[in-house]
Amino acid sequence: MEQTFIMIKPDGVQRGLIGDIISRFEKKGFYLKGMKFMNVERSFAQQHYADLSDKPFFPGLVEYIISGPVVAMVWEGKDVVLTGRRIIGATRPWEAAPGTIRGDYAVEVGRNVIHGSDSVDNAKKEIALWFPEGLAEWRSDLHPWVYEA
Ligand code: D4T
Repeated sequence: MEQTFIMIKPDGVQRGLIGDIISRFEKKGFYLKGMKFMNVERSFAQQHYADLSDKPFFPGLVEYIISGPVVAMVWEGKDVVLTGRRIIGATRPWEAAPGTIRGDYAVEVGRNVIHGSDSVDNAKKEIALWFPEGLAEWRSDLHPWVYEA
């Protein structure tokens, strides 16, 4: 079972999309393993997006992420990294398929509502950064109704 880091960005929070977004991952059959509602420090946002620090949109991206509270989450499940990215949709919302979160709710790349880890390695790094305290241990009693094994 993989884990991925998912963050509802400040625009998703402001627009009242928290419940809908959580519901999509929950109903799919993934397990919520960690969640916190928090404001992000500037230096922490810079650390999270360190790989993009040379991009022209980096300063605006950091301002956006620190502009209001976010919902930081860890979701677990089979192939959750790739499947999570599919649920989220393409980075550029105009390329995101209808039915995806960005396809349904976003217009601009700089207001694309949600973040999801793009690889298993990056998921591990992001989970360690955002949840150094560790995660909840549990498995749904419905597990056999969602997973074959
Ligand atoms: P995140 O990391 O937010 O889930 O986005 P993606 O993984 O889908 O895309 P990314 O890392 O390439 O971009 C990170 C973040 O930067 C913003 N961005 C991106 C932007 O403002 N302008 C741009 O041209 C691009 C490519 C949006 C997401």
